[in-house]
Amino acid sequence: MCVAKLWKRMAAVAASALLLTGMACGRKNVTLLVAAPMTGEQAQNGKDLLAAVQLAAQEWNAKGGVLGKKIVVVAADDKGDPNTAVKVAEEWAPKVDAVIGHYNSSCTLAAMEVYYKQRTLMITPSSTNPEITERGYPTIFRVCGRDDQQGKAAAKYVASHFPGATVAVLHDKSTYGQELASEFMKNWEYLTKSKLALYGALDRSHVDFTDEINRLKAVNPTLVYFGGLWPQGGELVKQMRAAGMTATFVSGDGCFDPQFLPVAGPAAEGVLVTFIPNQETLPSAKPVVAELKRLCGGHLAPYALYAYTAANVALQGMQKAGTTDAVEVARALHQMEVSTPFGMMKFDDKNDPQQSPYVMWEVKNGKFVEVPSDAPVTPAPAAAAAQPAKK
Ligand code: ABU
Repeated sequence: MCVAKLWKRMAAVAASALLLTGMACGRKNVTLLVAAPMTGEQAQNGKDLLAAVQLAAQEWNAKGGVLGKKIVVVAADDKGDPNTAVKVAEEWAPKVDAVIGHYNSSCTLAAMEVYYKQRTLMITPSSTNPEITERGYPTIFRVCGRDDQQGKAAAKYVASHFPGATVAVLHDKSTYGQELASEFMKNWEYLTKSKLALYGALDRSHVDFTDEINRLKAVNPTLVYFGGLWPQGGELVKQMRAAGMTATFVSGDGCFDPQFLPVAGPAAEGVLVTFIPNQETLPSAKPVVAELKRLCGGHLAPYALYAYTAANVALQGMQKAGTTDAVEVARALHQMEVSTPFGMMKFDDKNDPQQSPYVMWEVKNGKFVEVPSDAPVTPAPAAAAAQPAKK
């Protein structure tokens, strides 16, 4: 549905929304909900978002808050599960002024309808599935990039740096991983006029990927692209190397995570992942990055700066609109450039940021290092192949 139609639909529900607006404006504080996994294997990702939003709120409160009110941050654990995410949305949407979340695309897609119907502003800092903003809900925003952009960037890199490669793709069946894998496949096949040797999936509940690795080995790929998150990505590459596979391992932002490194161990060396250019060298981000690193255990969590940005987008939008009403804030956000650590951010007509560049990163000496666009390729280290997988 196009945005214009949705704005009309919003006008049609204006009467009931006025009541909600009145309720929101009558509140003592402005409340931001951080909705993300706070338990389970992705708990650290959720906690990093929470710390970043708390930092933004603290800075605003030190300057008097927003609309003359104190900003309060609350957190809800969606467990990375779409059904729980809907329950979180149903419970919290009527009580808060904006949602920063969800972390996972599956959760964001499941919950966003609830926020939209409740006229609650929602800004995801990390959910990259294109469908989130393609649905055209006027009060649903994203501050990060999208998997169609990311999949294309990865495909271009692989096509140009690995000509003649035998490529296999696996995804983790998640809303995020499946779409990213599909975007990679579509673009790589178009660019190389070739067909993948294999397009398959793994089960996120498995810890032993022997079956998947046997399927990969049967097609003898020189490069494996994985659409999925760091817990499975790290385990997969570790078990691939242990099984003697030396194929270059390429993935996306879901594996651009410090937690990927200890899971993969020595097999992480040479892994390539797409993410945005180095956030730590952005002049406008330096003071915030230093503070976020302090709050997030000494490293910059991949989506912490985006969560901080999402909170600032919500608060600057409220300030400009003179209200917390989501429709008015959304309108304001389209009439302004928002000051963020990434620079001035402007939203397109789908509520995505106008700029979302992706570059390739490589694990070198146990660290993610941004790959210069003209750098030669480092082959995947065969040395790691000798290491047996620990289960
Ligand atoms: N973008 C990677 C992590 C979150 C998600 O989109 O599911």
